[in-house]
Amino acid sequence: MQGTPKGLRLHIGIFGRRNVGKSSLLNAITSQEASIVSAQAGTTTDPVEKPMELLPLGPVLFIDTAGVDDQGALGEARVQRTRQVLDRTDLALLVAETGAWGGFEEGLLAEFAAREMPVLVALNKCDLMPADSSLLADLKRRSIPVVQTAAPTGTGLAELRHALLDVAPAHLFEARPILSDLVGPGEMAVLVVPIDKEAPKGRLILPQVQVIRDLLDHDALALVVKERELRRALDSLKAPPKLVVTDSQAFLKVAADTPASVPMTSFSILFSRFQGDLVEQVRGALAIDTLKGDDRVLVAEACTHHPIGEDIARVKIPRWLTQHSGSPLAFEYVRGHDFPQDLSPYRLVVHCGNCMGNRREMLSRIMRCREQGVPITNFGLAIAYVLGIFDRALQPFPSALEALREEGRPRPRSR
Ligand SMILES: Nc1nc2c(ncn2[C@@H]2O[C@H](COP(=O)(O)OP(=O)(O)O)[C@@H](O)[C@H]2O)c(=O)[nH]1
Ligand code: SF4
Ligand SMILES: [Mg+2]
Repeated sequence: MQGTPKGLRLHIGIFGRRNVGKSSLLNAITSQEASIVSAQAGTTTDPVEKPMELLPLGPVLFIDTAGVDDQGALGEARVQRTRQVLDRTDLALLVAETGAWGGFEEGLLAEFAAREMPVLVALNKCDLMPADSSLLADLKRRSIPVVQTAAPTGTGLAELRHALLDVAPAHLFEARPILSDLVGPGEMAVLVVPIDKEAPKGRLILPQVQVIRDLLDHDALALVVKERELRRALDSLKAPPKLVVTDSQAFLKVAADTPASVPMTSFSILFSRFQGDLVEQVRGALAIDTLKGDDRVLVAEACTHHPIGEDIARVKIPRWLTQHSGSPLAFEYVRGHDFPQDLSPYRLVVHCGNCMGNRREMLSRIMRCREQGVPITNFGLAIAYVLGIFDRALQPFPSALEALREEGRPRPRSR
């Protein structure tokens, strides 16, 4: 996390009058996070910057504009400072006190609008005074998202995170590499695609196509084989490939046929990283060991037309998990945009790779699970886990291995 270059972090500027609770809100958010990089001390004119990993958005940089409206500051200097922060802000968090909204806030909103900058309003100190309903109605009419918060008690922080996800610019969720950061130009990935009775006639499925396209877009080489031809394909290469990617259902054979020195993973695990949150879903897989008889497991598919969904979601994953836990588990299924608000009945959520879905929605599901303390993993991760090749399948992803090490192996659950 600390390695993420500053330029790649979503810059969230925090604006508002003095004493409305900007710094308190920022502290409340950061204190909920495990990995905080200490704040760089700012001078009175330099805003304080806090880089952090903010679930579900990923690496962000908060810029706390302390002193933006210092009464002592000269008007021009003040405007200058605000402008400098605005120039590097991707998303503006405007903090105001519930009872005090006026020209200063409207001026900032106008500035954000002129820059087409996404904005979220936090009406803070709602513990002291409820927000004015006409202000709320007015902001709603203007489609300006607003949350009510109380920094000292943490009230509204979950809503604030959800709202940040909703307003974050779309580019944050697009143009991410599927595997082109792992397989560079001129390097080769071997893709293992079983052609069995469940494979759709005459074509490949979307995750496979997307992986091939990502490689081609980045001048990498793709060699596509069925699992039976993998060994011959590897033997025929002059140099080992950079990565082997398999359909999770062929994991065991592919793990056996791929030399230990060649990194190997699955399409579904690549999609956990691309469309979800790999580290969080890796942590979620560890809960598999804690499943006991009659525990409820939710299997979620993001669309209704997984070509092989019936089989993998409804037959194979339940069978593997049941065998692994050694006791009967109760499986429930959801598809498409159906995803329960209340996840408390479940001990685990196993989600598909979300190849058709939207990453924002996936991240919001992951966040809901986290808020409710319900682990969430993904099809490929769950399969790798029960087959005993979890570490091997995560080898290409140092941050996931790091999370595994930090987490250690799960302890049996006490009830
Ligand atoms: N009651 C209440 N006090 C708050 C809240 N947020 C901040 N404060 C207090 O308001 C004062 C100013 O907060 P601070 O975070 O320094 O404001 P900033 O100048 O906008 O960064 C401090 O005394 C905080 O403890 C809140 O939600 N409720
Ligand atoms: S969105 Fe999910 S269920 Fe639909 S095809 Fe992709 S992986 Fe399968
Ligand atoms: Mg402050």
